[in-house]
Amino acid sequence: MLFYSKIVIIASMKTKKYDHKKIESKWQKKWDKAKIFKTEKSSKKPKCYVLDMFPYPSGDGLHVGHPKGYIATDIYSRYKKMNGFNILHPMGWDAFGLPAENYAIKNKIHPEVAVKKNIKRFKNQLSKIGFNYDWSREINTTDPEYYKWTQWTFLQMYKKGLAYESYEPINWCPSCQTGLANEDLDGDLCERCGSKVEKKPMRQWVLKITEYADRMLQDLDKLAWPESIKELQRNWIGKSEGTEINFKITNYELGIKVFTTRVDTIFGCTYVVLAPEHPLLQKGKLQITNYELVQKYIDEVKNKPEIERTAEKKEKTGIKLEGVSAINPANGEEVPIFVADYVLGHYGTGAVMAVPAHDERDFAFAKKYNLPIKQVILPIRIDTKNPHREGYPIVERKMVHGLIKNKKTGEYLMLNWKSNPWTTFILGGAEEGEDEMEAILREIKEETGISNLKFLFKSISAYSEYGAYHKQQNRVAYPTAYFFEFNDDSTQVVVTDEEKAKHELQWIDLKKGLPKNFTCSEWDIWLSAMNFEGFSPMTELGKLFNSGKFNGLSSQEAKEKITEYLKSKKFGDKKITYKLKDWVFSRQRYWGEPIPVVHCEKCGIIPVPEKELPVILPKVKSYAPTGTGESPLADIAKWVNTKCPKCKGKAKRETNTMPQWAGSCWYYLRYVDPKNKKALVDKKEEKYFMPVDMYVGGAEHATRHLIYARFWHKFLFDIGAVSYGEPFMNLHSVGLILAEDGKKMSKRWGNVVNPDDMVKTYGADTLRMYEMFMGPFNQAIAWKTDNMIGCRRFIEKIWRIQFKVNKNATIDEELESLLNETIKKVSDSIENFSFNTAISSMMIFSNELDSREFVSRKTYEQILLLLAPFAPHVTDEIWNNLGNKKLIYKSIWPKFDPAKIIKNNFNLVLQINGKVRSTISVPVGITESEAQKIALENEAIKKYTTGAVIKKVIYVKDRLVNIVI
Ligand code: ANZ
Ligand code: ZN
Repeated sequence: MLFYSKIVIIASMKTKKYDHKKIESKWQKKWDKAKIFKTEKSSKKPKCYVLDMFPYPSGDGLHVGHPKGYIATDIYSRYKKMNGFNILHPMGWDAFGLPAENYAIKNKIHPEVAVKKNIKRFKNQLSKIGFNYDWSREINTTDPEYYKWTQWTFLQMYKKGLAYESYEPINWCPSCQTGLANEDLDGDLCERCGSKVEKKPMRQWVLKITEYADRMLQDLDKLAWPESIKELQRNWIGKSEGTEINFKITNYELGIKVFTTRVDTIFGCTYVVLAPEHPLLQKGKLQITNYELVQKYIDEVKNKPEIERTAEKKEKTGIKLEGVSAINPANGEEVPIFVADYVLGHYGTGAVMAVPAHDERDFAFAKKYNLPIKQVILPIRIDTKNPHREGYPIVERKMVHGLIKNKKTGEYLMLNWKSNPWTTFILGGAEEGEDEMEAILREIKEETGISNLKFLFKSISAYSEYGAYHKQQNRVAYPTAYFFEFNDDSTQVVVTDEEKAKHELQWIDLKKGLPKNFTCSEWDIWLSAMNFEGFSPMTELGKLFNSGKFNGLSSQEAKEKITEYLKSKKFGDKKITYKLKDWVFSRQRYWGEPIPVVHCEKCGIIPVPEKELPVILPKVKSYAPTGTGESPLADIAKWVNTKCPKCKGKAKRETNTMPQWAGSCWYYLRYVDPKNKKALVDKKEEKYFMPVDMYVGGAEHATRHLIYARFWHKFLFDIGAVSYGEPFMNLHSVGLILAEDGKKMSKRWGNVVNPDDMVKTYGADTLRMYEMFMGPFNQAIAWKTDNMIGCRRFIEKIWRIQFKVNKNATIDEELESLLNETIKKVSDSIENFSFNTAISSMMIFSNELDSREFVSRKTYEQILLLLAPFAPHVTDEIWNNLGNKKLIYKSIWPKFDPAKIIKNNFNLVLQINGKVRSTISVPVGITESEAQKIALENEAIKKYTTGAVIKKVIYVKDRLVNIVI
């Protein structure tokens, strides 16, 4: 009795309400004061570098979507910390570039002032959510001490020939008034402002990222990134192995270089196409007799979006160049030359050899302009039901299939064979000297008695292998289908008894499906001919024919052999092409890192000496873009006019600035050693902390920041500045948080939810839990403030349970099992970024605890430890209430004991000679002899074992029994 009354007293004393405001500000202060989030320098301790893609401090502040990734890395890094790692989890600001500059122009504040203000706001918002950032390592890309090293890296690239000036036409955004890189586009639109981008020739700085394309491609295999992101990068890099071939222009010394991945089709090339941008089309290069028309066409298509130009479905346009022709180097044939916009100027060589029989776009074009279509590749079909048998001779046959359509009913005529369960079209071989048309008409007449047919069209031919076992032959056939229309019963005569004995005729409605015993390996090809009402383009690899001495080779072999041949005649060679283009690295805008070179009247381009770095961005009166192709810096004579570092003569500074992606290429390295004045990063610290173990950010960076940063890092690796060739080992993409209305959260739609309000009303811990509980981490999901209540209740439940803690609480086996299982689940789920599953297993466990009258302190503490990374404030409060002096952040993550987890049943797989014959549900942990007994007594297994000799029984614990007979 005494015992119970005591409890009541303690409980009433302690049954405080959960006051998140008090608790959260109290613990944030304590953490700050104790500097618990300060990262230790390099040591023997294992490290874990957890990184968020750092934000642009925009003027709008954070909405609830922004912290989603930050909460995840916070949980992950807190978890790793409790597992004994030295954590590096930093934060900083990507503050150069158009967003900051446009904001500044709009609000008439200098970007520097605006950025400072915005950072303050962001930082304040972040601090309320309780993140464990080590703010002593904060960086800002616009800080001269930072961009000094961005400029330094540029100079190293320049010295290695990787940064160069170019005058190629580039993407120009008329609204942002600056040149852009391909990565800055969304199709043909400016990714920033949505304006249609133009091509504009101008002087620019370019980085030779293509030199790293192959390594970037290969090293993707080393990375534990989501496959989808790797695939996006692969496609962006777009490596294509093929052949470059020179088609001589008749009566000219000049040639047209084409790039093809299908040199095996060269004998089928019936014309050549130049992109409208092709230099040979400039006036006077060729004597084109219809040049005016050509010029008009080029002007018309100049600004058509690329997607429209290359879409397969779009109607093709083009103009034949009169007065010139090209020579196909494979067979010496003369072919016409066209200009057409489905060929792009900046891919490959900007010209193609067109093979209408085997390429869909060429086919559409050839159809439209009535150009010859010549098949040179046979698709390969192998009858897998009747394959070639070893030992039989190979007999080749020309084959014809007759597809006869009844005009009235739409049905097709087929034969049901009596010798075999086959239903086929009318078919037969062409005899010596007989052409295909004669052969099929003869066969049709013999087999069906029909002689009056209207010929419609024929299909392409195929290469086909099957076994003719009754004749002990392996057949190789070259079938073609001839399509006819039947509309005249009167001409059908009775067929011979001999034919009747072989098969029976049947009209089949193909719309109702194929007949049961339908036998035709080439059916898909005939079907495609039917859909195209004639010849259909065949893009598969296959066997060569109509290709001179290369006939009979497979496409693969022919690619090698034809390339070798062309090379020996100096007509071409192997060539690797990339979609990735060199990185257009200069912007005609103010708010960026100045490019650290000067232009000397005598010496040309001279890099600024390293000891003079940083080249500080000067203050200007007007930072709005000039639109002249010059940056606003060009107007500051005092800054622009300088001395040449080499000859001391008159020189001008480079006035272009770097793109907004520059600073983010290496910021993760600076966190490692943010105050270093002598180097970009200290070697020892870099070796210890790099590479980043876990990187979290938006999937939209797959082909932008993540490409640039990998390139930049590989360069730093090559010059010995870093010790490993890849910056980010693991990556997770954050799914967007949409507004309640399902739209993107934006000031424009008035649907923005501010995290500050959520923290105020529900608490940071609830906000953190809710963002992780909404759904799978990498999926987009709509916000719903009402749903925060569920997470709030869960925290309140955890809070309540502290008043059930009692020395005399018992732990039974089941609770112990559930606890161990929960520890395992939560640990695994955090590792896998399945935060929602982690939370639901904690919810299950807390329900179990809540259903009990008393709870042991030890058990309760375990769930608090698991919850701590998710809800760090409330757990520290309870932890402290329970009498723990140490902060929960410095405690050790719970371990689970697999032996204590009672698993119920699993499906035991029963096999005979390795083949699955049955499964049966049995309790986890059954012994080998029990499992054997169950297997041998199983009815499905008995069928095989009765009367057989059992040679061996193999047992794999908790998985399978395999009986070898
Ligand atoms: C002849 C040919 C025959 C082709 C055939 C295909 C099939 P990927 O794989 O993307 O690299 N091509 C080359 N340069 C082009 C350009 N500037 N604009 C549009 N198309 C271009 O594609 C390579 C193929 O794309 C090349 O191989 C070429 O067409 C076309 F049966 O050459 B092919
Ligand atoms: Zn723009």
